Amino acid sequence: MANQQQTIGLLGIPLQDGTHEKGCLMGPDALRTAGLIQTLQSMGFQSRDYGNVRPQNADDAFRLSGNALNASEIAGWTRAIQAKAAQMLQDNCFPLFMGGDHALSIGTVAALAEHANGQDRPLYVLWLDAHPDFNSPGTSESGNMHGMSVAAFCGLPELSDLFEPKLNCPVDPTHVHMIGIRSVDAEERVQLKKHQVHVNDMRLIDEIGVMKPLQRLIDDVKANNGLLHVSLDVDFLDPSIAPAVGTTVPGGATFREAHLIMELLHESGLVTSLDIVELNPFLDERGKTAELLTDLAASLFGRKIFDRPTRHHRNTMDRHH
Ligand code: 4U7
Ligand code: MN
Ligand code: MN
Ligand code: MN
Repeated sequence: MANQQQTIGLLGIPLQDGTHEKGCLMGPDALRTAGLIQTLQSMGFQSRDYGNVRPQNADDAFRLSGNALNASEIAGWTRAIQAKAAQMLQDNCFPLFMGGDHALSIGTVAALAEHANGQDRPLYVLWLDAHPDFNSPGTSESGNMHGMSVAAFCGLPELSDLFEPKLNCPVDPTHVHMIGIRSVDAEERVQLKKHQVHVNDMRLIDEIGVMKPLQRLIDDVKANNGLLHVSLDVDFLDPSIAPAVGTTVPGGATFREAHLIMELLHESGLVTSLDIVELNPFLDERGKTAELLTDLAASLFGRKIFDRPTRHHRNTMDRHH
């Protein structure tokens, strides 16, 4: 986890080719507008805004066999994202990636896994999402590649051509822990079982809460001296508190469940990188989702709920009409 000595590097990734819903390209700027950078600075962190990454040119001849929309664009983005992420790691920053749709994690996680491997340490991934994103072109009904990220960075062969040069360090699927899951496609379920991904669905969270599944991950990372990447999809959260996402699913994490996860992660001291993805400001209500994500990031970086500044919410204006 970043201490106040480590600079937080922020990279905007205005990617929306992984989804059919337009608007994610505005995500990075909405997070900046919500004050993400100022919030981290007010907590004593140095920050460096790397701006927004641009994709490499898509190779029109590139295809993946099966159902994969904009595969050549995603390949171009992946290459550019990997290069930027590698640079941020080289600069010894704590990388915070602002999306953009979840297909961006194909590139961020590939770069992080490579970096971990260079230190002879395994990379663990906490996937906070309504969806496991474990489809591949052979199993996906939608063809949307934001539903294939985990399969891609875990090295599933159907997606391997996305990487050029080829993926050196696929993430071990048993190092991927998912929390918040409540929308799984039939074939995707088969693949998750086969590859032994740790899936904590919302039914389990209802029964035992978030602490035990999170502790299992923390113990695993500690025991193996791993690095820990957190990938936060807006649809992890309940749509009532986080409407700004194209793929809302009822029954998501509550305000406190989400904050508790961030607070426990901070206390673990283990988190080494973060994605905030799928924010679609076009669908937001007076910036409330962007502000919530900013607050969750603050909790991850050590702000206690007790110290949280009171917000004079734009949405309180609703009272006036
Ligand atoms: B997200 C879906 F069919 N599984 O593949 C698919 F339900 O990054 C959804 O988690 C994928 O938001 C959602 O299209 C991708 C669908
Ligand atoms: Mn996702
Ligand atoms: Mn999702
Ligand atoms: Mn989504």
